[in-house]
Amino acid sequence: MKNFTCVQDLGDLKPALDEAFEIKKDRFKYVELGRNKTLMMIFFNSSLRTRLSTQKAAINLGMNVMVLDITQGAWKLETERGVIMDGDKPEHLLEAIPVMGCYCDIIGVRSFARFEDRDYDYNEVIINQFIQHSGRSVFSMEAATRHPLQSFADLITIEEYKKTARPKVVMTWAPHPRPLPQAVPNSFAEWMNATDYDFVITHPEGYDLAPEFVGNAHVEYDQMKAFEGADFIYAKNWAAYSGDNYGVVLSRDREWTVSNRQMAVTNNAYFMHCLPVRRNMIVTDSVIESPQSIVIPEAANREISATVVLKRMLEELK
Ligand code: AN0
Ligand code: CP
Repeated sequence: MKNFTCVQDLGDLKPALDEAFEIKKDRFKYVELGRNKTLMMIFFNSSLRTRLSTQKAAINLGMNVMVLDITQGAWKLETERGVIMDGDKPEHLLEAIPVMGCYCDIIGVRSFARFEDRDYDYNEVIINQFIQHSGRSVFSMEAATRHPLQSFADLITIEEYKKTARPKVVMTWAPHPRPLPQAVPNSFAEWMNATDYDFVITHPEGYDLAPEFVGNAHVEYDQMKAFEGADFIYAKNWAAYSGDNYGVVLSRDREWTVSNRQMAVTNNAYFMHCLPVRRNMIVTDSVIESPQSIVIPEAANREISATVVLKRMLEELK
């Protein structure tokens, strides 16, 4: 695997899951693979889990790691081509990317949607420039439209906890004070659509995701109805995608906060969230602290998904 930005890059999910469980049993099994190889992680946005779990994955594989928070300490970067650079940005991304590529073998990039221009975000301009100009293998640590390391960890978690071959998985919108990207819900939908689970998306009207991510999922605007008989509840906030409302917060309705009221109609569902989560906005204290909450094992699986992805990229370097 040269680059990793979406579910298709991983190919068949079954062997990828087998590899994940093999690594989970012995996370240092491939510690020789990354010897004298360097991972560079570039963050345009904050992170706790991605930063730590990806670094741990690289350690599992015997790699060296460099981390750069591009907005703290590096030169402020111009990202548009053709701009007369007489403002506050001393360096262009088009030089910065190949320079960073000189010092490493694999590059991870976190670059969220900016919500200024939907086409710019949905064309994945930033991560695609890394793919085009770094000369290195590149993977997404959450780009504008997807968060594949998260979705892979989510899939591993569902496979570990599911009690039936074809669980009902419900992704629900929940309120949040600020506009958040669609990357996590887009990506989760993309991965769920690649399985044979019964997958349902529920959100208030106006929050429809891009059709290419919704795919064949069943969309239900009545949250209580969607939750009936669910085996997994996957909560997430996102800002609107549609038309002029792109990046807008249309609702902060706390009726949508996941609480015992909705969990009561599920099939004793497990509660999932990628974290960070705002308590009593997205989910009540009581649900996230309940025995059905698997947010911590879900986060733990980020190390596993990242180890599989880096392992596959290292294998291609050899
Ligand atoms: C980010 C998001 O919603 O995309 C990262 C989640 C992994 N969340 C926040 O910015 C709070
Ligand atoms: N879930 C996730 O990606 O968390 P961070 O934003 O803390 O990396």
